[in-house]
Amino acid sequence: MLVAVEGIVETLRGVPPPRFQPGHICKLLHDLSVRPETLQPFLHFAPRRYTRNLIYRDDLFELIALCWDAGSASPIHNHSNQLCWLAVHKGALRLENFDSLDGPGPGDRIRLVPAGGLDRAPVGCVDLQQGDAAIHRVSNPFAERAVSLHVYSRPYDSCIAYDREKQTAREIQLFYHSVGGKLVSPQREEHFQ
Ligand code: 2CO
Ligand code: FE2
Repeated sequence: MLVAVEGIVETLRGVPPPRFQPGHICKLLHDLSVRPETLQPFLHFAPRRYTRNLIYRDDLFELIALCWDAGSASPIHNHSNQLCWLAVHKGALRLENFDSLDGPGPGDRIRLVPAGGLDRAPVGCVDLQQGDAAIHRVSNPFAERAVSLHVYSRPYDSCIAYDREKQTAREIQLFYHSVGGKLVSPQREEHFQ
């Protein structure tokens, strides 16, 4: 069903906290597609990087639109032990999962090994990342810009980023590029490229 982004927020707000669980939210994100014109105010792109655009946040969850310029990629990261749902809204994304042989970190000598994923997740694809052991990288190696919708429960403002070559795992802060459609001032928005 095609709904306005406000409808997605209202639907998520109507989910009782005990039902804010993988299966229920996956089904909801599969069943609902955002009416593209209602998402437009939240979409801000930046050259060769991805941006995080906050649509809604409360104590239970946040809804974020991520805008992926062609050639952009997240670092390899986890989700602070929160649930993370990703739904591809436009374009396509590469999803790469990793396992750590040395726990989630932070720390040194953290070795990661590839653990599957999807070379090209198309529109409508919903991915779930669950727990501290869920480590991934999302990228847009394709020619077309991409947009994904993310639900995090609970919201979090930092996570662990991994460097596979150096075998390091470091906590990093996460920032929003825009909040409620309004750009955040640039000095607060250095980040997670
Ligand atoms: N988790 C990353 C972020 O919020 C995006 S990758 O998809 O989960 O910036
Ligand atoms: Fe992620």
